[in-house]
Formats: sequence, structure tokens, C-alpha cells
Amino acid sequence: MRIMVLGGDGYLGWPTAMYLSSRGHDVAVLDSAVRRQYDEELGSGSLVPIESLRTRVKAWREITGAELVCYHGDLTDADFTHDAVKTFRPHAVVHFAEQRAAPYSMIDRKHAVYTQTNNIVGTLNLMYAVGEVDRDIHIVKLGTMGEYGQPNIDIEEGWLEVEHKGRTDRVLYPKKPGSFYHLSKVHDSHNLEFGCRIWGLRVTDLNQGVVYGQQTEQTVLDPRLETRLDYDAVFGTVLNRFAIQAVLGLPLSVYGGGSQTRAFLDIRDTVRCIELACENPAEAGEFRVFNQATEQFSLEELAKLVANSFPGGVEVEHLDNPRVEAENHYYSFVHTALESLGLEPHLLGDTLLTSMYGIIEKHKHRVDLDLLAPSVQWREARDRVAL
Ligand code: NAD
Ligand code: USQ
Repeated sequence: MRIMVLGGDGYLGWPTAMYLSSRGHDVAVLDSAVRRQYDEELGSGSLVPIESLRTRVKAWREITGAELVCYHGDLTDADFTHDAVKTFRPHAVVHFAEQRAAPYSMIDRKHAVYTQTNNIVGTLNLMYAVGEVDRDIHIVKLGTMGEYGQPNIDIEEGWLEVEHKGRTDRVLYPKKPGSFYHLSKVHDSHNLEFGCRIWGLRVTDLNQGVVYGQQTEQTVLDPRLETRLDYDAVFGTVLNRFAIQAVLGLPLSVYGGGSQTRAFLDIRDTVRCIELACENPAEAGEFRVFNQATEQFSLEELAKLVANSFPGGVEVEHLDNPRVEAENHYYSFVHTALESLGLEPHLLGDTLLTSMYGIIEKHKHRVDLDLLAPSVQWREARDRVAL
């Protein structure tokens, strides 16, 4: 298949592009490099050094002989998006290209507006490009489990059968997310579902959980192919941060009581799920939703897993929660669609954690300790903030 990976320079987009290429697909990557600009803005950076997209692509070509076509530009530029889709003419577009950090979206008004504009306008431009160029192009869109929030009923895969006053209907599952970033994904989902209804688009919305890990079969082939690993309080995600804190000998930073439960998956399952979604496209006019996560853990359970697997001593610290989020809530999600297509999950275990400790140990001198403490407060409504 011809597959275009939008956001192909990111933490997940780059390993996905290489994986799809290694499976014999013709792959193009598109990225604006804006993620590297957030690093400059925040004074942060990946724990593991990463190469420029140009060097990555060149290395991939040298090592495997496979081509990766590159498009450098911004999805919020409609002409650029249209031209890229028209020129490459993919069978599937995998859309990772959004601002993805909840804390970044909660810094102040400017960052909230930026996040929603970047994400929603980029997705709309993609929908119009596909709508005009070829409606059969399958859009595989990265959503998030956080769109659902923590409802007191089971989380279904995108849709809910409702009975009300003796009548029934199938409705989009009600959403109650916890940040302006997560809300941008909800707005995208609604726009995409509408596109399926009016234009007959084929869309798979992948509601992905929190991803952990840094290595895939392809990233380990050469140091130039490594993907990023974020540790700062804005872009670093919880398990990656706990593993890094353990290696640095710092207490694990559990926000609040730690009974908050989230859905998780291994980065090696992310790339496989994308392949499964691409190779089994949605029908014309179908808005299909898969819950792309394999296990659930409370933050306390995660902290214990890290403490038990790390060879040295580990302390756990409960910080005042900078976020507004439910604790002691019900959490149970359905995740059968991808498994029925053939996903065999890598469950979180000591082997993965131990390999992460090795990677972190090698690069721990690169950590800027000032970036570890949470700096963004959900309860503050800041119209302007100087970073
Ligand atoms: P990332 O920030 O590392 O990668 C996103 C890439 O998209 C970056 O390279 C960035 O430069 C690019 N990008 C952003 N806006 C763009 C635009 N307007 N035009 C062109 N390129 C643009 O993020 P990631 O962790 O790889 O996440 C990828 C996707 O998966 C995101 O949509 C995110 O919401 C979703 N997701 C991530 C996780 C996770 O744990 N990392 C979990 C669930 C869902
Ligand atoms: N948390 C801590 N300590 C930390 C960091 C986070 O206790 O040091 C807590 C948070 O309060 C939250 C949970 O861990 O309860 C998850 O936080 P996170 O930063 O790991 O993940 P989140 O903000 O939800 O966002 C990440 C990705 C995002 C993706 C989402 C999937 O950055 O792109 O959409 O995971 S999900 O959580 O399923 O919505």
C-alpha cells in the first residue's frame, strides 16, 4: 500500500513510518518540525538524542534500500496539505500530526488556542484534501482514550447503544475529557464523523492510551534511527517519567492520591495497530473507532511496577495534583477490535522496564532536573504568561 504518515518526525510517527516501510509499504512522511520548536520554546529536549528528519531518512535508505518520501510543511496550510495528498496519492493517511501534550495546552490562552487551532484546522484541511482528491483514501486518525474521560460506565469503542424513553439509538460515546488538548481530539472526532456522513469518507479513529517505551525493531538498527524520549513535565508521559526518575534516584512523581487509572500500550503495539488499521480499511462512509490500548493501571500500580523492577531503591512522592482530574473512579474499557484483527499485545513487564533503565542510564547526563517538576496548573486561567 501507499501510506502517508503525517507527523512522521515525532515520537510515534517516526517508528511507524519505518515499521510500515519494513513491511513492504511505500511510505511518505510529512511533518512541519514544530515539535522541535516546542523543545526550543520550553528549553527541553529528548533524553535520547535524535537526528534531523533528513538524516533519519537518509540512514533508513542506506540501511534498508527503501525509499521514504518526505514532505516538509504544515497541515494548517490547506494548499500544502492538498498538494501533498494529491502528489503522493496514498491508499491510507495516518494522521499523528497534532500538538499532543495536555500540559502544553493548559499553559495559558495562547497555548490552548494554538493547540485547538493546529489540531482541528489541520484535520479539517486533511478531510477537505481527501474529500476532493479521492474519497477512498482511508484516514487513520490518532485520537486518544482521554477523549472519554473516566465515565462511571464501561467505555465502548466509540459508539454507544442508548435506550431513552422507550426508544433506542446508536450515538457517539459521550465525551468528558480533561484538557484543552484532549478536547481538540473530541472536536476532531466529531468533524471526521460528519465527513463520513456527508462525503462518504472512510475513517478509523484510534483512541490510543498512554504510550510507553522507546525501542522498536527498526529504531534499534542504527543510532541515527532512534526515536525521542521525553522526560519533562510538559511532554514526558507518566511511565516514561517514572522510569527516568527511578534511574536518576529521584522519587516517582505521583500526582494526587494515585488512584487515577489510565489505559496504556507499548510503542511496539502502536506501530502494529497502525498496520492493522491500514490493511483493514473502514468502509466508505464508516466512522470506525478502535480503543488502541491493551492494559489499564492506576498510577500507584505503575509506581509499584517500577519500584519492584528497578534494581536500586525507589521512593514514591505524592505531589499536589497540578491537574483537575477524578480520583477513585470506575474504569473499564473495551479493546477487542484490534485484537480481533490480529494484535498480540506486549504486556507491561520487567523485561521492557529493565531495557528502558539501560537506555536511560546511557543518556541520563542529558537530563535537566529543572524540567522535571510540574509547572502547569490546570486551575489557573492565565490569559497571558511569560515562560
Ligand atoms: P509528537 O509531538 O512526538 O509528534 C507529533 C508530530 O506532528 C511532530 O513531529 C510535530 O512536528 C508534527 N506536527 C504537529 N502539528 C503539525 C502540523 N500542523 N503540521 C505538520 N506536522 C505537525 O507526538 P507523539 O507522541 O508521536 O503523538 C503522535 C499522535 O499520537 C498525536 O496525535 C497524539 O495526540 C497521539 N497520541 C499520543 C500518545 C502518547 O502517549 N505519545 C498517546 C495517545 C495518542
Ligand atoms: N501523572 C503523574 N505524574 C507525572 C505525570 C503524569 O501522576 O509525573 C499522571 C497525570 O496526572 C495523569 C496520568 O498520569 O493522571 C497520565 O498523564 P500523562 O502525562 O502520562 O498522559 P496524558 O496527559 O493523558 O497524555 C498522554 C499523551 C497524549 C495522549 C494521552 C493518552 O501526552 O498525547 O493523548 O497520553 S490518554 O491518557 O489515554 O488520553
